[in-house]
Amino acid sequence: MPLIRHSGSRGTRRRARAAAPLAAALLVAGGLSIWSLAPEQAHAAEGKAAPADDFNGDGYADLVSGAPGGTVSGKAGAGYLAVTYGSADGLDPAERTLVSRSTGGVPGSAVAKQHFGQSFSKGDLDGDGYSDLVVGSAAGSPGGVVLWGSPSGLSGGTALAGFGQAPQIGDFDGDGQADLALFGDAEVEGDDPVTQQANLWKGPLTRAGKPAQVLDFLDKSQWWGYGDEGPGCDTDDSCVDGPHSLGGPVEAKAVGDVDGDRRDDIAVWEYEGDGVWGNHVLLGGATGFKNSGTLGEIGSVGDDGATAVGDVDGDGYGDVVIGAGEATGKVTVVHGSAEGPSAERVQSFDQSLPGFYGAEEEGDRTGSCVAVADVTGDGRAEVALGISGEDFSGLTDAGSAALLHGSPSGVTGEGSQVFHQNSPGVPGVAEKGDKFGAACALLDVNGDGHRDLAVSSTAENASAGALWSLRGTAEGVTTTGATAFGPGDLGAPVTKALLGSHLR
Ligand SMILES: [Ca+2]
Ligand SMILES: [Ca+2]
Ligand SMILES: [Ca+2]
Ligand SMILES: [Ca+2]
Repeated sequence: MPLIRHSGSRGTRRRARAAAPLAAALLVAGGLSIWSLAPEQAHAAEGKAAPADDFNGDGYADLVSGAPGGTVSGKAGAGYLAVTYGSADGLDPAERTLVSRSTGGVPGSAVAKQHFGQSFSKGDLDGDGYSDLVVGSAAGSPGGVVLWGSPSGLSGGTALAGFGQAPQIGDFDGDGQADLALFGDAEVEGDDPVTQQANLWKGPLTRAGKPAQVLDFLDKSQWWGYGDEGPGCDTDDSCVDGPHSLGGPVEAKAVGDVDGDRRDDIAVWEYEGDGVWGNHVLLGGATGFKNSGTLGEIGSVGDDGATAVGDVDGDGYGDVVIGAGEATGKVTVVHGSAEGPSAERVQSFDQSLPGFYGAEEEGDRTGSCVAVADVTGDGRAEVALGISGEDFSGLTDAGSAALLHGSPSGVTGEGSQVFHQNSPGVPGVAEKGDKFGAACALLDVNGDGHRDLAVSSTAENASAGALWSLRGTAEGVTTTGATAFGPGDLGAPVTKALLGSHLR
């Protein structure tokens, strides 16, 4: 589903930074953040899930699965999402909430090809102790929607007019309250980056959709304009990247703390002009985001891999893990540091990594999905990778998924595991073109302290899509007790639903 529409050309851009006397303020702000979890701790939860993963406050993580191809109210591709609630026995397709634009309380109405649910992000936006979900749609949609957590799960809906492009939740200013980063539609005009509307809403958010404050999206030092003669963005209209925009377009991918300042950061895929895209990190701060340089050597056209952030080496800095795109064929790990993503510590690997299962072949798509979180409990994150183009038993693109461990030196192949639909204990039968491993997530759905692997195949059953849940253990993931379900099991629209296009 294309994020970007292309339109006509435009003149060359001249870059001029606004004066930015904010360095002193930034220095003072560093290290003042407070890590408050008090609202979540108010619940006597049974399980041990991360609060942001838990919509109904029972301590079991809840899995959100997008079905952006789903037909709703007769509109093909209107899209829906399914929330399945965790329990001591894991996920049960009977315990679910289905949400679309036709659901009571959700603003808007079903529109063909709107692809509601193609992106989403979670966190407690109103500070009531129940995690909430912000949902995005395709370009040209009326915008995003916030669904609210409660003891009975997600319900209601609040419109975010104009901001439907992969909205993200995180504590970007570090005050302990979740904030909302919002992105509007963007276009590429010729070779030049253009403004993309972006808003940084400071939490808490009211149920009417009013933030506590609207912050500048980018730190003022990062603003720039087309004119290079004028006094700058704050005093004339030459500014392109003002308080509520950024140089775009960008596609927000994942949230985590890359520079260890306890302010969340956003990994983005960003258009840099002249037909070149690159991976960057928007580093959170008290006065808006600062944009990192291009990550690693993966800033090239078409190399737009699945991305997640987590602390693979356990040094306190989140590491950015980017799955193979068209250009590299390799997974890239850009390690975090106090300065942000490190230019020195970049790991690049494929299935030839010692200990990693299988052989690297062209078209494997190692890292077709990426999820990064600590499964085993040793303080270093595991990395789940889809290998959706993996062939085995003569089945082209049947697909598989892998779990690799973190180590002090980065991702290791030692002790890695690989699963597919023909693995003992995994429900289903592998077929040509299933592309198992389209999306993945690591969430503790059975509340035992070990995150469990959720993985999807969107091509399963004529693109209805399906989900698998494999339990996490102190050693990794086990196929014992593995479960699977599709849209029909959820009582949801089946035809070309693409269930599992996005998992969180
Ligand atoms: Ca729950
Ligand atoms: Ca909430
Ligand atoms: Ca940070
Ligand atoms: Ca678990």
